[in-house]
Amino acid sequence: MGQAPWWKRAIVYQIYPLSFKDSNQDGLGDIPGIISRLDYLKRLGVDVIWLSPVYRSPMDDNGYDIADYYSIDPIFGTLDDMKRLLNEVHDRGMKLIMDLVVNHTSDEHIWFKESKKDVHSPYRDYYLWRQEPTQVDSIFGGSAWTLDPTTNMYYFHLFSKRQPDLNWHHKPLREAIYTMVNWWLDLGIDGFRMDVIDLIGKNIDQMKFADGPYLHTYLKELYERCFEGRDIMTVGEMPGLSIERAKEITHGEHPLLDMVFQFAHVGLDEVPGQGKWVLKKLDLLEFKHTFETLQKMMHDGGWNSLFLSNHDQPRVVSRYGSELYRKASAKMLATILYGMQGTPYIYQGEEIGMTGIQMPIKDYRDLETKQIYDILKQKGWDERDIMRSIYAKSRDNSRTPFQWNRKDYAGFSTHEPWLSVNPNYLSLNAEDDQNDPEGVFPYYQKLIQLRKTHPIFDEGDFMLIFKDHPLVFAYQRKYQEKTITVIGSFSDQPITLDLSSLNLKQIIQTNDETVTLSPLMTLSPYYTAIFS
Ligand code: TEU
Repeated sequence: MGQAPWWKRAIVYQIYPLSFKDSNQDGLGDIPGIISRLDYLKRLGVDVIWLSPVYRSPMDDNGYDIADYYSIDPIFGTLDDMKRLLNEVHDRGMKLIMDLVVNHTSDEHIWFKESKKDVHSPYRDYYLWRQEPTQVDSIFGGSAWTLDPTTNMYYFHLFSKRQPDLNWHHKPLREAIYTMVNWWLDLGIDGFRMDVIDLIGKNIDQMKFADGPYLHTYLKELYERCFEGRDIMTVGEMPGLSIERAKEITHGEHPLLDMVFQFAHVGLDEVPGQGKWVLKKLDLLEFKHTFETLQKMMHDGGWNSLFLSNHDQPRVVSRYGSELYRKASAKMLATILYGMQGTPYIYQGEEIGMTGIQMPIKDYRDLETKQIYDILKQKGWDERDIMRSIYAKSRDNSRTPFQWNRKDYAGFSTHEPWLSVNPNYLSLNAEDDQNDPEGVFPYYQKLIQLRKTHPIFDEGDFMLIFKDHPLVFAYQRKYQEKTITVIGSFSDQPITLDLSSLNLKQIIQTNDETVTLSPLMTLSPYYTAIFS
């Protein structure tokens, strides 16, 4: 067996640039701001930084609407800043991957501006135009078709109307994408997180979108033209892909992608088929079962990406843990997640246990939130129910500025930020947390080091224990002669567990030292431990 590729051993940290650190005091995070915090990430134990989009963009969807793939948006800095970031990251022995958003562009991309001019434009087929719209909803709500008055035809967009979908069936478009991808890779970046890449093989006339009929063909071409032979990592965001298909794509001699973001486990607190705004209480049994399937399925071939949160998902403490038991539950969730097999992802602020926010509707900035507010109003939803869903699920929950210290605006900026700072920054910020022996950050550091020193985390198999316990998530990992046991309580009440049959030797990491190992153990609220 050869040595595992570096990305299987890496800890990845996602930066959402608008909200990470502002260096020029305009209220917007930027690249020099990121550079000023690289030592913080290094101290945490991060190996790879995934940077959400920093390309030129009108920021309708905070950069996921790209107007020019080859330049950096002035909000964030310049291409020289980007090169400096890359060097500084590499100098610290870390790597950097960028976001590749090629299912769609901004409506301000030159391709789209040319495309809409007339039906004979050489760029017409870069996008999807039809005379008549079909019955398709965009993911943000409303029709996926918008009429453009210039030629009186409709263009297709699975996200906002300012994010027209690219037509991957058109070879010149694919060639232009490959040129761009190679340009960035030649510049020295270490790979890509690929935005909704499961959508590029769609056939809109057959109404097939995610995991469409041409997905494999185009991924293969992309792999052969851009990725093959390069020492990079690729992770495909694939919300519409089954676990079986995720395995196929990341499996085999020459996997098309190194790993996939799969979303089954983050869709469990919504009513199936009703979309994310129709809330449902999380059933821990379902949650455990989903992870079990993923872990077992990917164990012999394929590879998991371990994440609970990102810039689209609510803050984990507020979602699966408890704000009352903030530190305990933040540590518990991290332990459960990063005790599994796969590549760990940390979303900025998760490592200090940042929480969600509740604001008046006028203070939200996310286009999806604003759009859904109007749509649910029109549907006759009660204002309180709408806001309850928005508090629970708005993407702005995880986009509030990073809480660095107790200074104004949490030390993110000296200028009023583009999105409100969570008012809890006086008691929740990176500076205090790092100096707190009970802090979440020191706990993450320790957990990361533990993971890096014990191959069992990377290699071990996975077996759920206390499988039917509705409030405890527990599993064992076995590798060669060794076994570790990971236990996490999802309860705000003490829970007594009979551990006598497990043959536990000692506690190697825990969020509560006062609980001692015994055959009949009473776990404190949101207790977690790893046992050898
Ligand atoms: O997200 C794709 C996606 O399908 C979802 O995560 C979606 O944004 C969310 O569920 C809506 O509630 C990616 C990006 O991560 C997201 O930020 C972008 O808005 C989207 O693609 C379009 O580029």
